[in-house]
Amino acid sequence: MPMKVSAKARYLALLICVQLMVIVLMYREGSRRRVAYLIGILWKGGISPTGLHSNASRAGDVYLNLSLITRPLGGENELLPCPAASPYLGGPIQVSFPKELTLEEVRRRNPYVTSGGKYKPPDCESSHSTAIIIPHRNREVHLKHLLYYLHPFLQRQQLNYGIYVIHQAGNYTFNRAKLLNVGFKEAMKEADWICLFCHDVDLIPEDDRNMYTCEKNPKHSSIAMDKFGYKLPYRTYFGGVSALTADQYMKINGFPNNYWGWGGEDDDIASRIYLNGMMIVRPDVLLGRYKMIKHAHDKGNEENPKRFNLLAKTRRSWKDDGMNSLQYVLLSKQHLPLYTNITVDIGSERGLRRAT
Ligand code: BGN
Repeated sequence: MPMKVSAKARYLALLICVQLMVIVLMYREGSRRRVAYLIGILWKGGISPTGLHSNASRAGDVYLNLSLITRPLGGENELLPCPAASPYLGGPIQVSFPKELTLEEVRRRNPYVTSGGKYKPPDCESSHSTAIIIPHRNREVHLKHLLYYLHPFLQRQQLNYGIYVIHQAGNYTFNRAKLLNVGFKEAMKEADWICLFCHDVDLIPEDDRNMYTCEKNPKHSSIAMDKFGYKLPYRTYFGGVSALTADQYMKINGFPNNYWGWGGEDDDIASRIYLNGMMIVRPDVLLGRYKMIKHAHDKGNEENPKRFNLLAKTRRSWKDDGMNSLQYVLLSKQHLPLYTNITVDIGSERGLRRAT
């Protein structure tokens, strides 16, 4: 009988060894998602030791836990620094786009957001401050959904933050990069933001551990978008959502002003980063997940046929085209309840048509 038990035990040990070896091999081959899933099973459904699971069934309501964030009795003066890792993070977020959502509802659910879409944690002193810059034209429905998710997402991360929507006036071809330059300039007039997040209006982050803070190098956050099968479309891709400190932004002379229409401007920005001796850093692929709000191709944002020629010249042009050559006419700046709305005339390829 004791022989039988030890044979069983040896067989079990062998089985575990084989399983562990398979896991190690898979991990080395980079199949981290499958490995995390396997480890999750071995852990009997508990939190996996990597702390990462992109399992949609675990995805939670982005507003869950938000009611736990309250102002402590005794006032703002005695606030302690926020902890290194926010206790309000919940991981994967469930994302859907209900038609009936209104901005009023978003406002109601975010009582700590102040005029202009600004926020500071009421319960601790955050060492982070991030401005979110959103280039925009005629995408009100997308903006409503983005605000619905972004506000609680950023509050869960315990950041000081502000949301700036940069609206291109008129019907001339859209210019995403120039609008981002305007956003940078206008946001920095209001506060010494440590970190600038350049954010497409149609991308919703799906995991709140994808921190909206800056790194020692420019960061590309939207590395796993549903439309690209949750992986990078190519190695130097820098579109969608990306983050730079104010210093990094100025070091590359900001973004190009002369990409009118769709495509190429993000590749130009990536080139500027490499040309200035920096590199692009990324979050874990399990965290940098985004859902894109489906939409038809925009009128006024047709493919830019000049982008190939422009990209070929970035090495020479970046020093003269960027923040040091930025020209625009500020038409209005409104501090709305959920965001700062900046409407701007950025002119056309032939320059600014109107003066102040
Ligand atoms: C690329 C575009 C990017 C765009 C991604 C993803 C160009 C330049 C070609 C030399 N780049 O092809 O701007 O973000 O696709 O859609 O078109």
